[in-house]
Amino acid sequence: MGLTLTEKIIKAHIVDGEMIKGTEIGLKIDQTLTQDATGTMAYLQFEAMGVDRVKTERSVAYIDHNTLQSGFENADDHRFIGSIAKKHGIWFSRPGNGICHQVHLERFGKPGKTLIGSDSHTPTGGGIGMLAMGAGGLDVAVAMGGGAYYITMPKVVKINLTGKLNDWVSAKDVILEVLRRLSVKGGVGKVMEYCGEGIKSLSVPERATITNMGAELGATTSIFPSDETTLAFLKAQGREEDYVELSADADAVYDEEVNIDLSKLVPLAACPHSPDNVKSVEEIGQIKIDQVCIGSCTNSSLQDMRKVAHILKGKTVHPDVSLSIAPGSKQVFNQIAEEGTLSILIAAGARILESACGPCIGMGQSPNSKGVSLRTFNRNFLGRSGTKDAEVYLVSPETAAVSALTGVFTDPRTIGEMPPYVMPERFLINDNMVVAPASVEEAPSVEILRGPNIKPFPINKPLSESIESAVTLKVGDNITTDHIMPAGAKILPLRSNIPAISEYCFTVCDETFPKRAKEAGTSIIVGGSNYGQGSSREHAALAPLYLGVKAIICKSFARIHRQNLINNGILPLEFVNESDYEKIEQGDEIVIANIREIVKNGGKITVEDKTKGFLFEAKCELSERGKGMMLAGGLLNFTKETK
Ligand code: MIC
Ligand code: SF4
Repeated sequence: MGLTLTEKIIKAHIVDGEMIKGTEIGLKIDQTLTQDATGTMAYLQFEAMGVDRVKTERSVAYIDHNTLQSGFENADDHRFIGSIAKKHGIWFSRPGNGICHQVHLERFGKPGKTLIGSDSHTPTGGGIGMLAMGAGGLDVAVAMGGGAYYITMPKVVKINLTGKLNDWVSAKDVILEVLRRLSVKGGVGKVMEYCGEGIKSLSVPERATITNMGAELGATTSIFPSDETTLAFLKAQGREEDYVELSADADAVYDEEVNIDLSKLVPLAACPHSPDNVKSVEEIGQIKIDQVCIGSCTNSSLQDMRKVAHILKGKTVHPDVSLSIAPGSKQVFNQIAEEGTLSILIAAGARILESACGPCIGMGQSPNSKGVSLRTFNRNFLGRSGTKDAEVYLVSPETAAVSALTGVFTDPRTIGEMPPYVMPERFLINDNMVVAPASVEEAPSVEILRGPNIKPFPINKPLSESIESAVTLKVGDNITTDHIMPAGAKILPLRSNIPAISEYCFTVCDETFPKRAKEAGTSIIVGGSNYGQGSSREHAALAPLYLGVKAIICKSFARIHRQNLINNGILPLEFVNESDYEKIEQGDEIVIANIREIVKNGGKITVEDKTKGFLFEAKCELSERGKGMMLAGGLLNFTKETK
């Protein structure tokens, strides 16, 4: 029986377990990446592991999230990451060099390799045939130390693309269509593997737009084959030698199949406040808009910038609209500057931002009150833009640019012929903003530079015999990590300071939660389905841990967040009967008796709601390793125990 591309890469990297779907497997990781907002914690954890030098083929530390330096905190963190990278064999991409995923795709990613990153959009690397996955910072630290990365052996979904996109319909519309069909939960436990005739007409950056936003499906990752298009891209990056041809066997067996005829797609938009709330631009109608933001790791390639410039050329941004544009990398920025594309954008009135995440993570450009903002980004969760009552829509760069001119939601197909994109034979290659690590000989003398904002991270205690605690918070379905641990310009500088950042935990849902949790001492949180979707931020586990959260009981979890909870010794419980969710109320006193014994030796988990006087059943499926982590109070304790 033939193998899918996903299975081929897994087969070449499996170091623990067997390729049986639904079981836990350990993978050797070839490359890692971190970004600054999750990086400080990941490197503190790496330090705690006591490994001198990374054991991967390539590890890169990027600075791209916390680039608004309105206090000393972010700059201090950048310095810390730069110094620790130098000491331990990690390449350091300086602020200004671009967004981690865009730069990694351009300069470091390799087909057939495994990559994990402390950022949920690491699957961008699937655009060149990598098995690239988002992970918690601690998992990345372990992989840097040479440890395996554990996932559930995924199901593989064939996304069969046929036909060709019509003018002004783009890769963003493809992934929006997938989200429309499958929802933000549709990819959980699965890898989305793209194939079919239709992929031939998609460039590497277009493929990367699709794999990037595959994160919004909750998928383990998404991947394209490595073919002539990949080779041409790598050649233009001066990295021809990194090319290997890779695809699924002709007789590969997939678990599911989705067919998409590219020629039938139309411009789409994800409406507030979820990436799967997708409608066609036509259907949405000409609603008035206040802001347009173009950029982010989803849509900031040279191809995107050129299309936008073509639309804006010789025109002026509508008087009621603020348009910002952030090119994804220094390479893209430099190229558009040299060829004159940048000057077209400036002349039209675009506000040019540095190559970084920027508005995507609420680092500036928050919309006006009740503002309607069109963004080429990948997430439009409530409050993420920094304006709680803003209405954020996710669209293609084409829809964004046209609408910026008209001041209303506009279908880009109304503007005539689309010019072809001709990829440069050679991109502007200049890695002068990537600092090489110190040599083995020099490393011991490299001093680690720590600022006062960097506080030690909390470490859990071993799991107690029983958990007895109040439900200090009850939330609904699809709670994102942006609800649990919001980001934005004000809160992100506290990423290295768990006590301080905990003050904002869950404040999107309930401003009084941190105080209540602290007063209670220990807490249980009750949630709906897909709890913890979105980012990989470990802070969504670390802050609750600091606030005394012992267990989460919900209908289902998102993959990375569940792992982050286990890594930090917080018990992830699921209702056996979802209807029990309705019966529990915030404030109820809960007892989970004998839990240590049950985690260790198995058995039924019975939860008592003492306040309501009823019992219900919960489950917690853990691998042997997962059990070890839960009992020890997290991965770090577990690693120490098993050393
Ligand atoms: C995001 O897009 O939500 C982030 C910010 O990049 C996060 C990481 C973080 O919270 O630092 C992610 O996607 O993992
Ligand atoms: Fe940065 Fe936004 Fe991409 Fe996250 S989604 S890595 S914040 S650009």
